[in-house]
Amino acid sequence: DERPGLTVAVTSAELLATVRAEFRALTSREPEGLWRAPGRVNLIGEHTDYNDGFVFPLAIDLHVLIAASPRTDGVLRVRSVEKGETVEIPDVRALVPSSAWKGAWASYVAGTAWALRDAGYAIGGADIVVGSTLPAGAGLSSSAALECGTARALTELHGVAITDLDIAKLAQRAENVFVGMPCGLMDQLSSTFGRAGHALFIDVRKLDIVPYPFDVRSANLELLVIDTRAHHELVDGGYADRRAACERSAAKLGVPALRDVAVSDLPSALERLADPILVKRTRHIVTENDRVNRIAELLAAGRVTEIGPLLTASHVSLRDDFQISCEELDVAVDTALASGALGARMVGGGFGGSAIALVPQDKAAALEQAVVTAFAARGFTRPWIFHAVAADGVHRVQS
Ligand code: GAF
Repeated sequence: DERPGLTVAVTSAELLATVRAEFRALTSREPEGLWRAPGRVNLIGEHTDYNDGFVFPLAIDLHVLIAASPRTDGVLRVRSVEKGETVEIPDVRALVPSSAWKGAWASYVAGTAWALRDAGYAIGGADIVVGSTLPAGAGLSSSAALECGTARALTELHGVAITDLDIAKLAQRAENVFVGMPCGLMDQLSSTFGRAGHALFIDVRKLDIVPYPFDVRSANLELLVIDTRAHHELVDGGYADRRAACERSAAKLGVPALRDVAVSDLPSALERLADPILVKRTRHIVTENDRVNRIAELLAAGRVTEIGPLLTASHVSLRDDFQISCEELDVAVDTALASGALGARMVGGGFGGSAIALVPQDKAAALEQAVVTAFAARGFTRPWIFHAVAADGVHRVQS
């Protein structure tokens, strides 16, 4: 299993050994605990989370691994295996959001510690070593994994009780306020509530999370993830701009969120909006919410082989109406479809990152080769392609 571009341990076992060794080198001790926090791919429901809508992600078996021990002096020391750097925060109680943290890898850990304390959870300092089998910047949610894993580790180490839902919400707050990325709640819910063999049908307004059995292999299918390795920076403009446009549209339509526009009312809503940009953004969100619900119905009826056209329609909507795709993602999707995929689409925030393709098993290898060839022909970096397996949410590793 070739993973170009990943410079660190690539299997779970290798990562465990590396993180443990680095923890020992940092502290001369074994860690008191180890936590695994998964990334995610989203089957469907893109940019609908912050519109109070519906999403359908699955946690995957690539993850962030956190080794940690508590400290009594309030110091929070964090080492990243990938960065080869250690950051020392002298007093966890004195953490405050500041522009000095912008762009710093340790801001996800520091921000989570801040969010916990700010919400009244009495966590203290810790020594922490983090490593990952998840490529960063691939749209697979490595940042939410790091936040949720940190929150679980810090609270358990300091004997503080907290619910999974509060972990997800505080992780989102860390990212919104401390890191400065105005994300919704999907990624944190996936990393916390993920369940092996299941995708999560989530009503983000009601915070209703329903695991659906998701076993494409029993239907002789594979869900491939194509990491285009085109990089995106969600903290910068594009994501915030789309979110602001959705909020403007909802305000103009006099509804709390675009979730409240029914697909049957879309034509009249678009007429009232008039502004061509708001029309496009709104059309994406309203039709995407409808697609999520239609996929939920198909999966509930055991008709996974029929979801392909809805996946592809989501990509077209993200490309043409939400305008957050890019050449690499379009080439990945178009090549996958030309190679026999039942459906394919970009996933995550956009502007790079990964795409998924649902493909009959006997066509998967040829599809992978076709995508690699198409990328080479255009001079793109070689993509990394893997098979998605639905995994459990944040949990302590028995050691
Ligand atoms: C990013 C965000 F973090 C999520 O909240 C979600 O909005 C997603 O983009 C798009 O669906 O991953």
